[in-house]
Amino acid sequence: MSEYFKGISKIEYEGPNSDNPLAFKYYNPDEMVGNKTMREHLKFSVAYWHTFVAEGVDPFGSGTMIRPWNDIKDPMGKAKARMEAAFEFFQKLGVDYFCFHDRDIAPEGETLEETNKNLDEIAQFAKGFMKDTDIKLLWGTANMFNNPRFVHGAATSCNADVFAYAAAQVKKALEVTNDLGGSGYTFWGGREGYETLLNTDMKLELDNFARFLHMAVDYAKEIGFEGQFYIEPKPKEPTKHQYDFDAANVLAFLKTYDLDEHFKLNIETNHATLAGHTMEHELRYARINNMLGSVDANQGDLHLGWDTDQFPTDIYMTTLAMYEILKSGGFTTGGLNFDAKVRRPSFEPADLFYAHIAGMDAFAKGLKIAYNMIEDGKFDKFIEDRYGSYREGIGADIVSGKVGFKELEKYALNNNSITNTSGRQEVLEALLNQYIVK
Ligand code: XLS
Ligand code: NI
Ligand code: NI
Repeated sequence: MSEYFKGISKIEYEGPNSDNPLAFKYYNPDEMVGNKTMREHLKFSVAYWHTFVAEGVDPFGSGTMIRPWNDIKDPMGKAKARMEAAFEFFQKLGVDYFCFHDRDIAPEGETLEETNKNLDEIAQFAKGFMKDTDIKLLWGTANMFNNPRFVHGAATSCNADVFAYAAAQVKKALEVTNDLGGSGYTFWGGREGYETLLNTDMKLELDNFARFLHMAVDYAKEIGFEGQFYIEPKPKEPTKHQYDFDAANVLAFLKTYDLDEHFKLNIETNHATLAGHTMEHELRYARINNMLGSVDANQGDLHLGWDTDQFPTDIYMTTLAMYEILKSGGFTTGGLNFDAKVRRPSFEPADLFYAHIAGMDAFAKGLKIAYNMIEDGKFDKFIEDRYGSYREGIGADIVSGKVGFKELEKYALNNNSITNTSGRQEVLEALLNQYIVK
């Protein structure tokens, strides 16, 4: 077996004063934060597509990435070399999970049958590595957006033959995910959306999408797949309007079609910002509705309007994201999947390590800061006090449902002195800074 990342050995924790770019500064896997280790809290996962498949193509130029495993011509040979490189990377980096699309790990054949055969063969190959290394599949998914057959979408295509093909593809992807012991299965919208309403039957497309998801739930039950299903919201790109717009929209869709008990959300930072939200907004919305499942950890560039999928290095974001994750009770089936890609000019294999280390350190630091914020309880206390009026008097009557408009009118008519207090935003922002920089 070839070694792809020569000269790089297992990445170790060296602490905040280290100037070794191939060492962790904050991520110390076995360090306890509360009653769990950092490793158990953070559950890092590598995204197969960005890290081992993508070649750095952009609309203005061809690939730049030096990826020796991708130079092999025979498609199955390439898939195997890629898998070897992937497991060498996972082990050296010290991550416990990975995620893939069916087409990331195995090439399409001439027919669906041949494609499925390829996938089976590579899945068995992966299984061997997984057994030897104890590295696990966080979630699997199906790529139903690359091939031109999905030009009008997959489950929301206007073409029933495409719906059928997509069903067959997800059926297979579920079997493979199940066989590899995956703890989840993700539906990201791919091309499920529209370009113009002038040619779109939105009602039929949404009904079909729900039918498709019900079929997936039924089939999972049939094969005994007990992993968690996720939907990953994204507002736009590749279609002008993606149906899984944001957390609130997805929850409404799931409830409308009686699917909410079978799904949780996989929240991605850059998708949140594309939807005009912060990451913490999306996580909070998912959390309070008991829908927070997993996270695609990346970040966008706020000056650009597309999904740049950069590695997450913004400590404010990782702190506030970890705050929501800890408040939700932490990950169960989910984890932090680096759905992130190195920039096109960062084309050397070593950049893959630097980038993941940067992301892991940023989340490790965010975890510790958020843990302290929660432990000290200052933010909780502020919020508790701010809403104190609902714990007594008329507020308590409102919350307990004792009063309606008539009683409230009577109260308001007799109450001529409404006093508000400051929201103290700047004080709280300064307090957050104290936690971050100390
Ligand atoms: C694309 C999505 C995609 C999903 C997996 O924007 O983030 O990478 O996570 O299909
Ligand atoms: Ni994603
Ligand atoms: Ni994305």
